[in-house]
Amino acid sequence: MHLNTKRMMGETVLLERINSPKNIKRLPPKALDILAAEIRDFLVESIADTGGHLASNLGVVELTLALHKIFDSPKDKIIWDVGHQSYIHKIITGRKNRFHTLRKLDGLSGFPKPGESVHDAFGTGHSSTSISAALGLAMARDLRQSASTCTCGKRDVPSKDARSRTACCAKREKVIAVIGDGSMTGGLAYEGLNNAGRSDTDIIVILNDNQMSICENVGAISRHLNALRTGPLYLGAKQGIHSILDKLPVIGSHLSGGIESAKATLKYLLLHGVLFEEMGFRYFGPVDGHNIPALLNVLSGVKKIRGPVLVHVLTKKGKGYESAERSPKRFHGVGAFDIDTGRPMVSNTSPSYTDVFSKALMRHASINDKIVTVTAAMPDGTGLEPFKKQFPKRFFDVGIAEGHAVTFAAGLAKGGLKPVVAVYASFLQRAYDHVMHDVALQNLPVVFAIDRAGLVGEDGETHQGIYDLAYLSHIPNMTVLAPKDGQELEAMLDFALTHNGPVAIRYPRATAASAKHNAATNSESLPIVYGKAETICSGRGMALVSVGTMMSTAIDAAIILREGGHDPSIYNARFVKPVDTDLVRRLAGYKDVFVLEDTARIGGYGSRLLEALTALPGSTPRFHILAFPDVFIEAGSREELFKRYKLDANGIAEFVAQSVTL
Ligand SMILES: Cc1ncc(C[n+]2csc(CCOP(=O)(O)OP(=O)(O)O)c2C)c(N)n1
Repeated sequence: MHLNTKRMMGETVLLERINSPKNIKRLPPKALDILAAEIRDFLVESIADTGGHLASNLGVVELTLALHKIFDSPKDKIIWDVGHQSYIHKIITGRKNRFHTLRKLDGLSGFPKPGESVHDAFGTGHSSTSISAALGLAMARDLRQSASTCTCGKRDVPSKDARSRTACCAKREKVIAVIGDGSMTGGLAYEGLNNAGRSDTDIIVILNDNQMSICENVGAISRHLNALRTGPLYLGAKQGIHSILDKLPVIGSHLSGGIESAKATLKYLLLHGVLFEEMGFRYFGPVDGHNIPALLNVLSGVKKIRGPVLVHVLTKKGKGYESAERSPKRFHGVGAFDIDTGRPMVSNTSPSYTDVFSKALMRHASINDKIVTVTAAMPDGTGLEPFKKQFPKRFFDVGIAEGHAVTFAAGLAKGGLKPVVAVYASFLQRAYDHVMHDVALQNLPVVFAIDRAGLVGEDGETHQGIYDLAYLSHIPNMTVLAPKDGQELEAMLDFALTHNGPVAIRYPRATAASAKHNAATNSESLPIVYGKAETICSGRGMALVSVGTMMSTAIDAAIILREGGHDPSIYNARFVKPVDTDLVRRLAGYKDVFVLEDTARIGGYGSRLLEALTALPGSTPRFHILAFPDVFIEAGSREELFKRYKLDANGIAEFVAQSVTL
C-alpha cells in the first residue's frame, strides 16, 4: 500500500517540480491526486529516517494541497493548530530540500515557525490556539483596512460594501485556522469560537476530524462530531441553501419575528452542525478530506463567503501507509522505523523514567484504592496506559485540557481521593493558575508527576520542559522534588503519596539512570526526608550541587575534575522546594559552589539557593549556576543540546576548573 508511486514510476515526478504553492495552482484535481501519492511516499521515507509526527500528516495531504490551491499563502494566512501536521505545508512551501533535517539540531522545526518561512503565519506547538490567533489576525486585517479601501487595493469603496457580505471583492486576505478534533477538546478553542462567532469578521475554521487525539479522542464534543459524521456528506447544494437563507433578513432587522423564526427553523432542519451554527459560524460539512474535488468545491465556496465559517473535514489518520493506518497511536510521533515492517529501528529495552513511574504507581494503586490518575490526552506518553487498563474507573482522560485537569484533580482531592496528575512539564504551563488557585491555596494533596522535564529534544522550543521549577517553586505550600535516578523516583513517589499537600516530582524524557552512580562514589542512598538534601561525596574547596538527573553528569564531571587534581564535594538537592537549610549552612564553608540544573537559569533552584546563602551572615562562597540561558532552546537531541550549552560533563568540568583558578 505504501510507496506506490515510487515503485511504479521510479521517481516522484510531480513533487520534484513543487517548490512553492504557486506550482500547484494550475494542477488539475487528477494531478493533485498523483501529487498526494508522491507526497505520502516522500513523507514515509523521510520520517522513517528522521522520526516525527507521521500519522497526522498522512491524514492531511489532500487537505493541505486543496488549501494551497484555493488560498494564496502567504497573503492568506493558514494557521496550523499544534502544528505537528504542517509537514506537507512545509514541503510545498519551499522546504522540501531541507526536509531531511526535520527536528534535528539547526534543522527544520517540527512545528510552524515564522522565522523559518513567510508561509508559517503563526508559531504553534501547544494545542488549541489556532482559532484565537486567527481571530487576532483577522481583526488586525479589518482594522488595517480603512473604511473606504478594500484590501484588494481598490479605493473609495462605499463603506457599506466594504463591510457587508457582498463586499468589494473576494481578494481580501483570508485567515484560516486548521484544528483537529483532539485539539477541539481544549477550552481555549471554545473561547476563540465564542469570540469569533459573534465578531462577524471573515475567518475560516477547518475542523480536521480524524476521530483521534494522540490516542482515541474523548468527551462530549467528540460524540457530537461522531453524530455529524453519520449525516450525509457535504453537498454543493448547501451553498445554495445558505444563499437562500442569506437573502432572508438578518437578525435585528426591522422585519417580522415570524420570518426570523422561520429562518431559524429552516436552519435547524436543513443544516447539521447546530452547535457551531449556534456559536455564530456557518457550518459546512462533513466533507471527505481525501476527495480533492470535494475539498476544492467546498473551499472555493467558503472563500467567497463573508463572516465566520467552519468546514468539517473527515480524514483518516495514517492514510496511505498500512502500518500507520493500523496503529495511528504509535505513528502519531515515531522515531526512525523500518518502512516494510513499521518496526522501530532502535528498540530501547532499558526502562525510562516514565516506565519507572508507571510501574511504581501501579504498585501503590493496587493496595490503595484512593489513588486516581488524571491525564490531559497523554495516557501513553505519561505512562498511564497500564493504570487505565487495570483501573479504568479510577483513570480520567480529560482531553487536551491541562487547566481543567488540575482543577478537576483538586476536586477529586477535596473529595477524599489521592489524585496523581501525570503531565508534561511544558503543558503544565497551561495550568499555572489552576495549580496555584485551586490546588496550592487549599493545600490539597495532589501529586504532579511531571514528565519531559528538562530538555525534551527534537520537539524543540515549544516543548522544552525547563521552566517548571520557576513556575512551581514560588507557589506557597508546593513541594518540588527531582530524583537523581530511577530508584529515587520510586522513593519520591512513596513520599509524595503520603504527603499531605501538593507535591511535584519532575523527571526527564530519558532512560532512567541506575543507582550505580551512588556506588561509584561510595555513598548509600538515604531515605527521603522532607526538605533534606543528600550528600553524595565529600571533598574540599568546591561543591557541586546537582538537581535531579543532572547527577550522572555531575559525577562524570567530578571524575574529570579529580583527574585534574580537584576534589569536589557532590550534593543531591532532592528537594528543589523547600531548600535544605542544613545544606545551605554547609555550602557556606566552601570557596566555590556550582549548581547544576537542567532548567532555565532564571527562577531555577540555583537562584533560590543563592538567595538562601546570601541571607546567611558571613557566608562567602563564589556562586555559579550552570543552567540554560535566557533564550528559547532549539530542537536537537538532548546530548547535542547539553553539549552546545556546555552542560555536559566536559563542559561543566572545564567551567569549574577555570572558575576555581580565577
Ligand atoms: C497543550 C498541549 N497539550 C498536549 C499536547 C500534545 N499533543 C500534540 S498533538 C495532540 C493530539 C492532537 O489531536 P488532533 O488535534 O486531533 O490532531 P491529530 O494528531 O489527530 O491530527 C496532543 C495531545 C500539545 N501539543 N499541547
